[in-house]
Amino acid sequence: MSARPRLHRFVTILLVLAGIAALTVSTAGAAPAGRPASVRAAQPNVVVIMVDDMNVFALQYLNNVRSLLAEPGTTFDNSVVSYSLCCPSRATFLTGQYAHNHGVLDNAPPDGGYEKLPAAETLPVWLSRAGYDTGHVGKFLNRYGRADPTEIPPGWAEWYGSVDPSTYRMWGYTLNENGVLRTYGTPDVEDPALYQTDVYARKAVDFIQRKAPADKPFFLSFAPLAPHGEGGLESPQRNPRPAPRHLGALDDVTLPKPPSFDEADVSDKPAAVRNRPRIGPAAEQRMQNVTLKGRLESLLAVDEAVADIVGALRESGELDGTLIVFTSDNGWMQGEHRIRSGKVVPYEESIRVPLIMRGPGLPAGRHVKTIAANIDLAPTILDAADAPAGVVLDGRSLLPIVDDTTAIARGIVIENGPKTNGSNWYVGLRAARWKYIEHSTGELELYDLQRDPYELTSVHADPRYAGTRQALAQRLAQLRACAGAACHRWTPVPAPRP
Ligand SMILES: [Ca+2]
Ligand SMILES: [Ca+2]
Repeated sequence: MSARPRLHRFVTILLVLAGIAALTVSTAGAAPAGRPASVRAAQPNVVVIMVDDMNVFALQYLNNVRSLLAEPGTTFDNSVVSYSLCCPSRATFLTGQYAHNHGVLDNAPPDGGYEKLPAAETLPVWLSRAGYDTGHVGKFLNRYGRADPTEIPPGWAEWYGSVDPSTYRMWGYTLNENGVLRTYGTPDVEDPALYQTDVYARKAVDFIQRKAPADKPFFLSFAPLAPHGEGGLESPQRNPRPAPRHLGALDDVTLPKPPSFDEADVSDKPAAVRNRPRIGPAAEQRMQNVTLKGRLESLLAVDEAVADIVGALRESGELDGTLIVFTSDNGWMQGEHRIRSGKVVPYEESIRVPLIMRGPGLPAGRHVKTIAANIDLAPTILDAADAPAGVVLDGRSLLPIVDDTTAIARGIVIENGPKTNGSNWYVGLRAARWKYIEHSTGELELYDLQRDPYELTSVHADPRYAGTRQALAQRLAQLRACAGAACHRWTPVPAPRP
């Protein structure tokens, strides 16, 4: 336990005592019901904005996220997700656990999907117990609503969950609105008034405006589909489709080409990469004009939603007392190592996500170098809310590390299995300098990210790195099934021989 929460609790106790004293001396009926405003400020509201499939590259196009969240808040420059796929990552957000502990190991059965989430003990339940009002708008775990579209998962006092598979449409999506199904438009009519992100933003603003006057703090989960691709579109100009007002707004954007783009020599990589064809001009044009521009232009509505949410908090007097978290459930590949799209690979563009927090205890303009991971989201929020978890958490609160200017050594488990359907999977580690991956095929990858940040040359077979590789294999053996505090163990790994 760090000094921060203890001090926080001590101050809270003092404020509670002061509040009791004030209530005792006041005349009957003069004091409002519930906690005094001074006490309430100690337990912040929490707003989590989780976009879908946004990589770090896209952050530069979101001006409001940068000016309203990053500049007045803290950016975690080395933020990763342990399992870079929607459903396992969102289950990790809700539990503070690695996928190997919460058990949601895929988007669909038999290894994953909404049905696999142990929903009775999750973040909204814990925050409700701690006195929070809760609400969710948008995408939840994959397959939500397929079995019972009117089901409301535990812990959510207000629920606007998108019902699968309509979740993956910018128009024609169905929300379960507190038990009542409502469909917004039809998939092929691009009604500007019913664009998914905008409708979700209006619901978020309405939630904030209604909850702000109450004495309870609130927890709002805001989860738009953007910039995830839409399903069922026939030769679209953009996929996903942006809001009509943003179509063409980023028409000048060109596909970024880091040194790893369309990697020429893949002899160091596993067969799954070696067998990929080079990216030709036709594929490159499609990647740029349909996917990249669709993704970035769709994010402009998210950026406006962020301004709306921050504006609603400011106007209701809640902004300084609110922890705002902006992140993505996983990253996105756009041609690196010949991978034209997607995620669920161990490379940086897939596992790294934006992570920005603004609110009490988060310094303005700060950049944190220590690795942060999605297992840390729930522990951080619970720390800020001074609320206990109902399960053993694998992550740790990020609040105590925001003051550190140098990185703290730790290793995050990177996993995507095991799979019962026979498909390949991997488990590995991401540490500050190293990435070490063991594939189910027996293939290995080891990157020295200090010398090779674009992961161009796996050094798993380089004799100079034999000691490094051996140490990482040993750490992985210790951590691959870890739970709780055992996941925090880390000792430095020897550098390569010169
Ligand atoms: Ca995703
Ligand atoms: Ca290479």
